Amino acid sequence: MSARDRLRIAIQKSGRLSDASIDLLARCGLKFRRSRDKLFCFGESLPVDLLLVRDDDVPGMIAQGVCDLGIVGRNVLLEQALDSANAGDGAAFREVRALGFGHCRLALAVPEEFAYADAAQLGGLRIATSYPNLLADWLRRAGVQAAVVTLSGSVEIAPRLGTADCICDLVSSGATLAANQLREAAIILESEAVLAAGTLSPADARAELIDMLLRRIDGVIQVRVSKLVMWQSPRAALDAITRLLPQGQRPTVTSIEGQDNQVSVQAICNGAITWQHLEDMQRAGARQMLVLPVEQMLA
Ligand code: PRT
Ligand code: ZN
Repeated sequence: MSARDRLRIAIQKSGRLSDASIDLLARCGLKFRRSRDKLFCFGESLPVDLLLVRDDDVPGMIAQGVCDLGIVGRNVLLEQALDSANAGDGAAFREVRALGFGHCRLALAVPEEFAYADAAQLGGLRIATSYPNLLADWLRRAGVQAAVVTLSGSVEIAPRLGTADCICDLVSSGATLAANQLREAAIILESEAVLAAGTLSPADARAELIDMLLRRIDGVIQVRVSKLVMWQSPRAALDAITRLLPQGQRPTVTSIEGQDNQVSVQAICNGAITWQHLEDMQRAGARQMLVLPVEQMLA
């Protein structure tokens, strides 16, 4: 098997997305000969290898064909896609799945004393950011002319240093903004970790590996939000009880031997089941309710 019969996935070497990326791939059944200090991990269970890189390098490595897939923040992927577009190139990578971790938002933040009401107030101001393309795109769509000051780090201190009037940066808890007397004013992009792939699918064995991996990833994502709910109830109450639950697959209904009109039900639900759900179900006639986590799922 030649080297490129093996699939390559680029993930962040060390940072916010590293552990969750490794965990996702492990849940997909991928095992690697671990050498996390090195750049390359050999896949032992499938012909799928890992490249451990800086998150900013992931889109470029896909574009160059060095790797086939990558896990990276949507913020990084879209920033670089806009960069390629501005340079007159079509982006050679695209988001294929949102992965449900690494959630954050790219937000405009202003000094606490700035009474922000709408984007028009930003006209003529200087906005510091590490995401100049995403910010410029947002300003253009808002019809605002402001100066974009590109910084590679420590964006949040720019207003205090006097190098900018406000900032556009990633926010998750908001603690960093608060510590710097800044306030979130507008969301420019909702972000999370995504699986990125090239715009062209490989025309060899890798295409099948990518399909298989996507099916497994879908299963893993589905499982995270899925619960198996089981209960017993009168058959006549079945519809009313099912309507109380988060959307899911059609329930499996079994009659209970020796108990006329009583059924035992199991239903996969896509969403959290709260005490409130269970109490409502009980009032609608359900008893012996059980909520179980789902371990694996293949549609
Ligand atoms: O070394 P390398 O280049 O690979 O890593 P990096 O330092 O560029 O990236 P890293 O590990 O910091 O972030 C990787 C990705 O995690 C980002 O591209 C986002 O998609 C995602 N992510 C999720 C975040 C955050 N949450 C986050 N809070 N990235 C950065 N932050 C920073 C933010 O910039 C700010 O400084 O955390 C601070 C704000 O956090 P709060 O909780 O105080 O609001
Ligand atoms: Zn980075």
